Amino acid sequence: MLLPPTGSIVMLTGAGISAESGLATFRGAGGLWEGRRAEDVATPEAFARDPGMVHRFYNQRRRQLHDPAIRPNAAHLALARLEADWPGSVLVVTQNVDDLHERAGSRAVLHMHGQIRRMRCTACLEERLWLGDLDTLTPCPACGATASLRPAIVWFGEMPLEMERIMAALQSCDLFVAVGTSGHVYPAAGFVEVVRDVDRAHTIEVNLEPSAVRSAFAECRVGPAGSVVPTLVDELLAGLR
Ligand code: BJW
Repeated sequence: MLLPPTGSIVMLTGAGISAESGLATFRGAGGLWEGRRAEDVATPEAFARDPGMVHRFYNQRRRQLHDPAIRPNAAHLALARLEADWPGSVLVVTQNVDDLHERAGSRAVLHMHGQIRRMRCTACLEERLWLGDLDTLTPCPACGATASLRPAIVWFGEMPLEMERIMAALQSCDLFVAVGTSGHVYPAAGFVEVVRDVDRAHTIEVNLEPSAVRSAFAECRVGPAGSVVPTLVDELLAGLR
């Protein structure tokens, strides 16, 4: 694929990019919410109703990231290689709360749904790295309040992070690629429509199966991210030669 070497690339990633690293996706068989409704876990109301249950859900997922078997896969590594070798700009906008893009070496990463390895105090608004478990008795290290700490992630009904920077990048990009996201959750599912208004921009979806918003993309590459993304990155970099 030929793109001007100064072209701007935005890669939107979802849970599917981390699936081959051993992290469960949200929807579908074996998904994180199987047997539970999203509203019972991933909303501020669920947290207010049963903070212990919500903490246990996220503690288990935070602990999983310490497992040495959970590593960036070929798709994460390919995106880091693209950022290093592409002369123009490459921005990863991820919906994922894991840190696999950073571990792969990507530097320009925006976590629009927050990060599970960070906590926020709802009393003093302190936010910081937090690698251990959280529960309702954990005191805030900054203000000492209890029952005030929560994972620094974005639940349904909350405003996603970095939206200004994301919208600016979408409105000026030459290539938008969505990898491993089902297209069910907004505003991310609507990003392709924003890019469609940019005349020159090309849009590609990479997924095991067409997503809910597949028809908005110019191109769809069906297959596992761990093989499709490295091939796409090879094509982009080959276009420079
Ligand atoms: C592979 C693969 C492999 C598997 N290779 N592919 C009605 C209409 C429109 C919007 C709304 C509405 N009612 C309410 C809303 C808004 C709401 C929303 O979208 N609700 C929908 C359910 C309808 N959105 C919000 O509330 C958001 N905030 C908001 O809108 O604020 C207002 C606003 C206004 C204006 C501008 C901006 C904002 C907040 C959404 C927060 C989402 N939070 C979660 C939880 C985060 C913490 C946590 O991790 O627990 O984020 S929900 C969950 O879904 C998580 C994910 O990031 C997100 C997206 O999921 P994702 O990544 O797509 O995963 P899956 O599992 O769905 O899909 C995986 C895909 O991978 C599948 O397609 C597989 O096929 C594929 N795959 N293996 C390639 N190897």
